[in-house]
Amino acid sequence: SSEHTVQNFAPDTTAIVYGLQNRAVQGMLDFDFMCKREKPSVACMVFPFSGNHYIKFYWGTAETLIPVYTSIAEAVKRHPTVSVMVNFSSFRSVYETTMDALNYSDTIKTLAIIAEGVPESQTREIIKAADEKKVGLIGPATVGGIKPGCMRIGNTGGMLDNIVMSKLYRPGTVAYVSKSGGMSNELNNIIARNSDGVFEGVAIGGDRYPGTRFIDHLLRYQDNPTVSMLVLLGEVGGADEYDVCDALKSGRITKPVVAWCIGTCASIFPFEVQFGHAGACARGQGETAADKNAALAAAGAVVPVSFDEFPSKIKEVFDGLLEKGLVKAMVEPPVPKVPMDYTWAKRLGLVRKPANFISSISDDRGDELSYAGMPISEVFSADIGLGGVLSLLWFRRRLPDYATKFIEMILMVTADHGPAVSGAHNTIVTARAGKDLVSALCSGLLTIGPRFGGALDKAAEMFTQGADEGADAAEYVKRMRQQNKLIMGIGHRIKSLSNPDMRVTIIKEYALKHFKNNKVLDFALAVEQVTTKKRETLILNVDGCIAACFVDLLRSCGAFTQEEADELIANGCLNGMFVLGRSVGFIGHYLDQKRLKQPLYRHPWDDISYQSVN
Ligand code: Q5B
Repeated sequence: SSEHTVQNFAPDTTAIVYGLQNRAVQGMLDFDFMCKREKPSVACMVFPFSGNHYIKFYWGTAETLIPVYTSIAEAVKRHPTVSVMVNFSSFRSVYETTMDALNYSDTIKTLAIIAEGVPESQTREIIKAADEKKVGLIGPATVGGIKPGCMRIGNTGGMLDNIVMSKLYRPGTVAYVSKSGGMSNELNNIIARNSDGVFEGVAIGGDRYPGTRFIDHLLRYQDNPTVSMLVLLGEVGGADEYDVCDALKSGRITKPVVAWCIGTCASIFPFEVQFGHAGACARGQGETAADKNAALAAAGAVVPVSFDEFPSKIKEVFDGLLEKGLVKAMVEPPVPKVPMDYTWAKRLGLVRKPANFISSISDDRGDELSYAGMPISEVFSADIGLGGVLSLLWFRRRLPDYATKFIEMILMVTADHGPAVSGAHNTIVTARAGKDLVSALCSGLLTIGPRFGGALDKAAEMFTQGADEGADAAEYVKRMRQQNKLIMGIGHRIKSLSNPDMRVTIIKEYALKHFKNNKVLDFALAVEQVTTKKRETLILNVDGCIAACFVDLLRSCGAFTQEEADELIANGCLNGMFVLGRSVGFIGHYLDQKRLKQPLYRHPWDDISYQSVN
């Protein structure tokens, strides 16, 4: 048996939680709040990997910050009054972290080890070191323990509705020990229903070598005048129950003990059965549940005939204490109100709130990401390509193959037009100023506007208006001239009738060949006939050609009504095409400049005409 049992928890006992166990910490704080503790029982957390910081938790309906330190040393230094550490390290690292915690035994008096699967040799070393340092251990392989009004270790007691049902928000007078954390929950419930409730309960853990044993806690409870009776829920395997028998026989324990060892069914099997816990296997006669139940009964414990009778035995003993006046009848305090987390309440269907955002193009919540309802696996199995993906995300429709191919053609022809164009130039200058990819890309993108690359939307509007009016091209050009308006999509700095733009030819020919209707393109080409007579650079440029063709496509592909098609154009999808396509080129220019290790660019003075302005 451990020489040093755990301390008696008080309403001001505080703990360090080792590990980023935010849910467990919130559970501890919620329990504290329900118990009307003045301050949270968690003083701080320790997590070695993310630097010192704070984590926000609820304290009732308000919020509070719990500090996180990178070492136990710092946690202890900053919180010298903590006396408990709840160690959530995994079985791989729990030995090191526990041994480290034992270096601070002047401060840490109780250590709860939650990890399962800790090697027995390591547990034994930990127990030896803890004994030397006079530190009480709970665990390993446990949820910990709970003391209503004072503190719960980690997740002991379960969810808040369970805490309420088992009346763990206020102390009773019945103290228990069990091996299993799950069964301790059962005990919380049984004791609440058959007595004045739990004073304290500890699950010592299911390993062969628990840090503290049944007897360590039962003696604490025996010596505490507030405790009226003791409950022991043992199990097959181990001999710890015999220490309790000895204490009963010697008179060290005088309070009534209701006891039961689980695993009596083991005798049905023709071989030894290993139950769920590492220690739950009888190694020899005395370790069977039946033997231990018989020994406990012989020593004076109240032992039921089966677990089914366990609750009624507890009630019988407790009622006897009441009758004898050894326990006072409890005046029940009001059940505390528990603020429920929004997510939980929503899952239970108790609350609703209007969403701040609506989204209708993609969903990543289910098993599989979907674009406009199409699972990503199908996007690939149907081989819809980038054009198909764009049509799903921009238009929420699957478009015919000739349309998605056209979208891809647009992205390809707009991808780049050399380093001299306005946007590429800005990207290059920005890259050479040492900026990052996103900044250089944005610098290029911000150059896109009515004169450079951003004429598509307006060109679509103008050519569509002219085509829908059935305007005569020459009249139209004249009218625009009179209104001093440039026709968007017409004109180029270097391309002309004698130096045609191959991109325009590619787009135009595809549209004329595949689209069911070319009304807007026909009008744009008629306008070009007029403007190029004035000046050979006033061609239908790449922006204008894409724009006119795309209106024809959306209107004639059968996926949209004319109103829908016009709304999509009005919403700016055409400039979006240029932005998307040209991003490919801008990123290329950025990477090129980096690859070429180009220095800071400074424009030469002789290329600037300096004028004095009066
Ligand atoms: N005039 C593009 O101007 C440019 C006229 C016009 C009627 C017009 C100009 C313009 C509309 C916007 C447009 C997209 C600024 C262009 C692109 C992507 C790019 C770029 C690249 C790439 C060129 C000379 C005479 C004047 C003007 C008249 C000009 N445009 N009349 N409608 N649209 N177009 N932008 O050559 O009588 O002498 O006073 O704003 O569609 O950005 O490769 O660089 O892929 O990166 O400087 O292809 O056309 O001509 O302004 O000196 O005008 O023509 O009124 O007449 P320019 P200006 P007048 S594609």
